[in-house]
Amino acid sequence: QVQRAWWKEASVYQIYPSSFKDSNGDGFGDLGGIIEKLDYIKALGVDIVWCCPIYKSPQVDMGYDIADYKDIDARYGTMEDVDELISGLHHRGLKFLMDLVVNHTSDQHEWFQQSRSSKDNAYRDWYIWRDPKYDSQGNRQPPNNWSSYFSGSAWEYDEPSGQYYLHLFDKTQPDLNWECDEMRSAVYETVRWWLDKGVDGFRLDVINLISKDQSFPDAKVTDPNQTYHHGCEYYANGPRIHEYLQELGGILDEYNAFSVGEMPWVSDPEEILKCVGYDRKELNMIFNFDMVDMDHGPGGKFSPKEWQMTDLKNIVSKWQNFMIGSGGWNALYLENHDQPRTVSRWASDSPEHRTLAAKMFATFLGLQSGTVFIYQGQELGMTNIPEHWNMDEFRDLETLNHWNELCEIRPTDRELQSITKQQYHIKSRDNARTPMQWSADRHAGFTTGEPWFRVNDTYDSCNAESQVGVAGSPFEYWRSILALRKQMLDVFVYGDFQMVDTEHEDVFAYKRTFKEQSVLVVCNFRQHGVDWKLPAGVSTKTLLISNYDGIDVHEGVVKLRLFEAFAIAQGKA
Ligand code: TEU
Repeated sequence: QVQRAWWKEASVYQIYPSSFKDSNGDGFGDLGGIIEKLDYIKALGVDIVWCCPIYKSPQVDMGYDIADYKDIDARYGTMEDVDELISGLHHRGLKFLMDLVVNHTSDQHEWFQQSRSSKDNAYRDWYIWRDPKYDSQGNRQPPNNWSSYFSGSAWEYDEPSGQYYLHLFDKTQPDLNWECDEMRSAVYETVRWWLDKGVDGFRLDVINLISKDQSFPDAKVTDPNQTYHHGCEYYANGPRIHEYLQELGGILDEYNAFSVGEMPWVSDPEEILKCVGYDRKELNMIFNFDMVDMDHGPGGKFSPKEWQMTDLKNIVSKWQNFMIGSGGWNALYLENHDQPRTVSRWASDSPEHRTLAAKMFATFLGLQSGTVFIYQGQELGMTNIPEHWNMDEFRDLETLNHWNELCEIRPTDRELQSITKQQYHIKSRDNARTPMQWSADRHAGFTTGEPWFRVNDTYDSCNAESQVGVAGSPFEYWRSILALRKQMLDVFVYGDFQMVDTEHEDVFAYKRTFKEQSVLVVCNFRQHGVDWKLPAGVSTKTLLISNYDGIDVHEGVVKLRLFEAFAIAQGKA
């Protein structure tokens, strides 16, 4: 029994506002810039636009540190610009998602300013305050050993009140206390306020981290060389998570709003089904991290790890099949503002391969079951920042905090430093944050001023102007993929998923089936040719899409060219 829904059939375009388009020459992208480019977004064929945070913020973490939920950061424009953006989108039949960050606020938020002002302030309980612990020598210690995701302890000592506050991210991002009823009411009131204003839904930042084990136990010590440890088992999908998500979900449901929750460190499908199950009224879908964490080594994100094709196949099968079989739903993504560029990370970004690889990944992702998310620049095959850029070009606090900590703890370990730098070039969030490449003009047409972040050297050959309307470009290929999804909704959105050739080390192939219709999708992930035996009974007559001209097939064997990808219809499709 197929449960149809508009949000299952939709595709989403994600905007990183600082790097999208500058309209006033100050070097930062802004709302005016987004408004200028609405026709570009519409042309791609998406249905929804998600914009990363534009609220008032000191921008320590690029807006994921909100100082006022009901005000717009001057960097981006005004509330009037937001109204204009929403009406421009609605006018084109597009919906608008805000990015809602309610696990934490900025330390500049009025709520936190009040909270930290004294122990008996009415807002004290809106954040998570705990007394220090003392070691055997009587030295003051944080309440537990949890690490922050942006390096160091997850607790910051506040001298005047003699207590620590919790911050899972930067010390300027104190965690809100969801146990506090007044705080939750204030969040819900904010959600309604934006929905009443006309936004169509939310991407909910680290929403699975909002409920913490109230005894705040120490995390398991996995690496004895580290002082602080990953405590996620005590707060990722914590004790009251479903109660909170149902309160939120109830409001979203009233407005028929769209919701996608970001959920790191949980990859148990049974648990996820509780968050997105059709009858649960929590969220529509979530981002899981299985695929994008595949190449994170034992020492965390910036330690190297080779991934195997079987890892990828297992992950994709797990989510495709579990979700389809159980009434849950997938958010499909390869890139976002926290992830590097796929072509550089998992294929090749050399000028002769970049386009082929970008189109191969579009085929791989875009024909699976789920709601497709495309991150700005992905539709152009944008690449990571070049190898020769030095550390002083990086801007992201996760990368910089990590680097500073490494230089402090291992000041003379040149080898580790050099391996880590290489890893930044592969996985740093900055790889996705360089300005959007609009044209081959100065600063890639992104700004008439000085860009806040250096433009990637590739802009003269990789840019929107040279791709829109140009056959064979990644942009046009993505447009075709999204159009194909719409033409064959039943198969691509609601159809079954079956992995084909589960053992193959180079080729990722799958079959989508709905009643008598089916489509075979084949992707060569390698930078070399591969002979691949077609499954018995497959016909190559009806080619739906390919990143090469035609298929080279003889006696049931396809000579796949490097990074070749195609989809062929079977049966009555
Ligand atoms: O990200 C949270 C998250 O789990 C990670 O992706 C994290 O940012 C990091 O990359 C781990 O290595 C969300 C936002 O997407 C991110 O931009 C924010 O910095 C973070 O929350 C804090 O709000």
